[in-house]
Formats: sequence, structure tokens, C-alpha cells
Amino acid sequence: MTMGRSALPSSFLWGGSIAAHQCEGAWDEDGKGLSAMDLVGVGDAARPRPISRDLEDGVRYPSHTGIDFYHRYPGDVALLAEMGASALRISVDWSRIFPNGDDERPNEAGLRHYSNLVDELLSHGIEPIVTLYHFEIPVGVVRRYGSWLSRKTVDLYLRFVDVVARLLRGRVHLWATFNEMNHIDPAGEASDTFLYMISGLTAAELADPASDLAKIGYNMTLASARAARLLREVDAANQVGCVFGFTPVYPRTCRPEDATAALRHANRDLYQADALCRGSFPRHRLREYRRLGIECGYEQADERDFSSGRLDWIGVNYYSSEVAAADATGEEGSFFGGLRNPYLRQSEWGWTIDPEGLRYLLVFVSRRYDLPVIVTENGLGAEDVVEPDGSVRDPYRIDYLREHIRAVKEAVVDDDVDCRGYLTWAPIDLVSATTGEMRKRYGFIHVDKSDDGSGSLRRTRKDSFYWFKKVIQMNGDDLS
Ligand code: BGP
Repeated sequence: MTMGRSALPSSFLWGGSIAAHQCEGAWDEDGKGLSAMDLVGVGDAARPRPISRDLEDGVRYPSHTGIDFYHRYPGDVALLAEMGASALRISVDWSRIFPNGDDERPNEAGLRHYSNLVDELLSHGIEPIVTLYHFEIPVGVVRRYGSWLSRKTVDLYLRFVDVVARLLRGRVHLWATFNEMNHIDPAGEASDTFLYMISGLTAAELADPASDLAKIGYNMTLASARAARLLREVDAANQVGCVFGFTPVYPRTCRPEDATAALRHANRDLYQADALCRGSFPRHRLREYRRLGIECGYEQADERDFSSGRLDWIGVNYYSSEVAAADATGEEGSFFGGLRNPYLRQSEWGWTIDPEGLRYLLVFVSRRYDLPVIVTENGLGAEDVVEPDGSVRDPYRIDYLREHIRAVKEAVVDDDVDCRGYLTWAPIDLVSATTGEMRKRYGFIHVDKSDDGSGSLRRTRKDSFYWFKKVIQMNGDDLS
């Protein structure tokens, strides 16, 4: 390690990421339409979130109330500013702008909300980074058009992107077209939960799973490329990225067959990032589809979109690494589907904790694509205890973040990775995407809300709030 002071550039962005459906609440206010995540209940580490076909009495849908960010954002933004955050990644919920996805006119109240939120951030010196699709698809698009199985959805999404881009032109410059669309891969983490979060479809609704997943993945990739071009047409100063959920994959042993298994495993859901960062759809993927008789809907003419829709930066969501072996069958694994790593601990929710994996990943991504990278999500989901005096001592969160920020610094200083920022998931407690729980907390700011929906929603600064504030003040030079 050759790290000295001021390891990170002075323009380095510090802050966090949140998603509309996990924090806003106000699910049916101001003209918002029904979104796929408004039909998902509460699960836990062992039980997937139940998905309703239609709203049912007696089921608790966490997105309906979230943490009430929709109404409380001015106070929350003020707290983030007090912590020193220089960036906040938010998402715009499509169903607030086009309640059914294909409405003739956008919903003015929805536009006003995001315009005000962006102004609030800017007035506090916080750079808004806007994700245009973070598990938020109007139910109307799923029911009427079959979600991303149809190219019509690409057009509807682009209309939404166009409206938001024009609304926020000159105020927002960093955009992310999608969040974690790569989890749709048939051979990867396309668990029912992720399939539903990404597309609003359940596995039972897929007539031909292999082709359908390929089609969904392809159409989203095409939509991202077209959106990138559109965003830059609206404002040449726009910097367009896409956010991927990546996990490094280690071979279980140095047996060459294990190394090949790890390589294949790691490559399985990179085709979308390859297409978007390199500007052409990977040939090997098309050969694979041909070999397996899969029809993804590729058209030669789409190559124009891929080449003009290359990304300006890549967003990396990092939580865990995985292990693969050539002869692994039916062994107990980790949350992300790989094998258990005996060298590493897991969180209470079974997510492997691996700070070195973040350095590995940043080097991997930066060498593969040669683009600026932003760590768009990283954090520890843990249960917190509120002390009788109201404080929250969370040294486990501080330890986790300290080690991961150290890994980022090593990647920047020793490996010359062009990393432009570190955003935690999430700076404020919110609803867990995979389980729907509130109990799985990530924030520097505690929100008084329980899994049964009770709580005052009061915000409290945790110990990690003060720690991160100091980290930001010192631009990461002091992590103690
Ligand atoms: C990512 C998602 C986020 C977030 C995070 C943590 O996959 O982009 O939306 O939720 O994971 O997951 P969870 O909330 O399930 O702990």
C-alpha cells in the first residue's frame, strides 16, 4: 500500500442511493398509478416476498407507506446535507409520471414532485443522480403490453425518459438508465423476486422461460442504449450511466476446472454491460442463443442504437462475492447463489461480507470497460437497537463501511481505477427490496418504523452518521 494523504480526487462524490418504491410511500397520492412493487408484501431472509395479483385486504404492502419520504424529503435532505453528502442517487417512479405507462399526457403533480425534490437537493449543494428505472414499472405496462417482452415497452419507457430529461434539463447531469437489469439473466440470480422486481412478471407467467428472459434482457438493453442517446440529445452535458449489481466470483480451488467455472459464472450476466459499455451487442451471446434455440428479438438495425448509446460511466452496486466450483451440486450456498466462502463472514441475511471483493470488482470493471466508475450502492443490512436515550450504536456498520472505503481507495491509488464516487445503500433506513422488511436497516439515519408498519417515523442520527460526516470532511483520508 502506497497510500498517502488526499488519496481521492477533490471532486469525489460522497453520499447515498435510495429508490422511490422503497422510501416514498404516498403510493396513491397526487395521481400516482399502481406500480408492480405496490403489489408485493413482506417476506424475510427465508421467505420470499408474497406477490398479489390484485390488491388484497389484510396484506401489508410496504411501498404504500415506505418511510414517507414523499412528504418528509425536505427534512431528510437537510439531514443528509448536515452529514456533508455531496450526492444523492434517487429514482423517478414511472407510475408517478405516467400512471398507466401509456397515458396521453404526463401527470403534472408527479413532475412537480421530482422537480421540487431536485431543487431541494441543489439548494443544499447535493448533486442529484437520477435513476430512471429502479424496479418501478407501472402495472398497466405489464398487463397491457407484457412488460419488457414487448418492444412497445421500449417506446413507452423512452417517452417517460424524454419527459423527465426535459423536466430536469440543466439541473441533473448524472443519469442512470436502469438499476440492476442484469439480475434478469436465466443462469444467474433471476430468482422469482428479482424477475418480478425487474419486470413485474412472475415465473409462472413466462410461457418459454429461456426465450422470455432473453427477450426481457435484450429489450431493456436496447432501451438503455436508446435512452442514453436521447438524454445526450436533450442536453449534451448529460453523463449517462447504467447501474449493475455485480459480484466477483472466485474459484473454490486453483484446479483449472474451478477457475473456468468461476469465469463462466462471472460472465453469465455481463452481456448487457458489455453491450452498453462497448457499443455493440456481444456476438458470443447471439451464438449462444442460436445454439439453444432462443429468440431474443435481436435485429441487425439495432446495432446503430448500441453504437450511439454507449455509456459515459458505469455504476457498480456491490454487496457480496461468490464462489464457484466445477463439481458443485446442491451444496449450501450464499444468498447470491454461489457456494459458501470459508474465509468470509456473512450478514444476518446471508450476504457474504468481502471488502477486498470491492477492490477486485473495481479493477475488473475498469479494465474491462475503461470507463469512469461510481460505486452506486454498498452497505450492510443489519438490525439496530435504539438505546433508552434514543441513540443508535452501530459499530458493525462503521467497520463494514470503513473496510469497503479502504478498498475503494486502494483501487484508486494503487490500481489507477477512475472511481468518481462512493454512494452507500442507503443513507437512511428504508424498506428492503428483497424482503420488504424495515428490520434490515442500512442507514446513517434511523427511521422509527417496524415491520408491522407501526412507528412514529421519527428520524435519529446513528453513530455512523457522525463517523461518515468526518469521513466526508476528510475526503476519505481519515477512516478512524
Ligand atoms: C439492490 C437494490 C436496492 C437495495 C439493495 C439492498 O439489489 O438495487 O434496491 O434494496 O439491493 O437489498 P435489500 O434491500 O434487499 O437488503
